[in-house]
This record gives sequence, structure tokens and C-alpha cells, in this order.
Amino acid sequence: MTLYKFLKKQKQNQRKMWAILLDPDKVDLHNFEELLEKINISQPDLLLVGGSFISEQKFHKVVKKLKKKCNLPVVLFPGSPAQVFSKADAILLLNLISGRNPEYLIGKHVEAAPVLYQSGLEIIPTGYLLIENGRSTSVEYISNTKPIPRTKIDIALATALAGEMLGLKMLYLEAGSGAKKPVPLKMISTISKHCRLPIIVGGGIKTKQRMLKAWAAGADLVVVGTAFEEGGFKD
Ligand code: 1GP
Repeated sequence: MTLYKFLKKQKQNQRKMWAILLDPDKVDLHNFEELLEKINISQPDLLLVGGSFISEQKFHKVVKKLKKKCNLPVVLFPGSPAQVFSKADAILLLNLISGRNPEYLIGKHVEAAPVLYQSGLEIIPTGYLLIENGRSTSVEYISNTKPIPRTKIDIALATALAGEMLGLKMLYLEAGSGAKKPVPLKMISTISKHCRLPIIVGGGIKTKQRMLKAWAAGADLVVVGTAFEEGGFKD
């Protein structure tokens, strides 16, 4: 079964999921066993690897090691075409539909297409909506786009609907890594009420309580990065 079929099935059965986001820059290759143990204890449904700003060249090594030593699906969450790597299971082909920068709407995708075509990766076209969180984030700075204001639920909904109508397969509501405030629950519930696509929510989810609330609001998959890096949920 493809990963996308699995995600759809889980959604149909109302089985909520979560993913750990690993920033390869922060992975200590010398203490990899420790990381694997932490992942095993946490029991996520899948692993995301990538980020909007990766400076070191550890990316490939981290993906290879995860594939070798861990049974979870490894999904690329690319910040640039350089983060396409055939050894992973799948890739979220992000379309930054909350922004108005053509590079992140089509430019980078054209650059990446020849490599993606050859890669054998399962490609999941994903509408990526950056939501204002109270502080500026790497993705905002790097992509040179403005996030959707957190009070503008109608704009977020219209953007999500446009993404669905354009044929994207998933929606990712992103407050940004280390966000001060996560995506508002009202925004998640409104989008989930009107869109049929699986909904990913991430950025600033630091407690189990917040993950449960995001799920209850309609998120299908919650992404946790910083809290995992910092030793786990705060509750
Ligand atoms: C970022 O949504 C992810 O793309 C995770 O954010 O690091 O704040 O958990 P955090």
C-alpha cells in the first residue's frame, strides 16, 4: 500500500497519527542508537526529515541510517530541491499556497522535477499553508512569503479549498518550527469541516494536550519537531 493510501485509510477510520520531524543538522550521528531508542519509545506513525534551512551535509547519511535501522516510513519534508533523495519512502512535494512567491509555487518544483522523476519516491503533492504564530520563522524568511494572519480563518479556508480544487493531495497547516503559538484550533476545525483532504498540522506543538486538541479539531497528522528534540512533551 502506498503511504498516501495508508494516510487516507487512517483518516477514514478516524485513526489519528503523529510524526516526528528530524532536522538532520541536529542529529548526532555518533549517538544514533540513542536517537533510535527515543523514537522507539515515542512510537510515532512516521518520520519526517528535512527543513527550510539545512546547513550541514548530514542529510543523506541521516536518511540512509533511518531506513536501515528503523521500520517507520521515512518521508522527506524538503526545504529545497537539494533535499530530494531516493533512499526515503516518500516526499511531501510542498506547494506554498499561502505565499505569493512563484519560486515556491512552481519554480523549485521545475528544478526538482527531473530528479524526482528518476527517484522512484512516492510523491505526495501537499498544499503548504504558513500561518502567523507571533514571531517570524525560518520558513517565512527563507521563502520570502508572508504567513496568513491567525485571525483570518476565511482566508485560510479559501486557500485550503483552492489547494484542494487544484488537485493537491494533502494540506499542511504550518505555524513554523519553534512557533510561539500553534495553528489556531478554530482554523483547523473550519478547514477540516470543508475540505476532504488529510490535514497535517505542525509548529509549536509542545504538549500532548495540544496534540489531542489539534486532533479533536480535525488534524489527521500532527508533526512534532522541537518538543522531541528537547526531550519530549512538556506534560
Ligand atoms: C515544522 O511543523 C514542524 O515544520 C514542527 O514544528 O519544531 O515547532 O515542533 P516544531
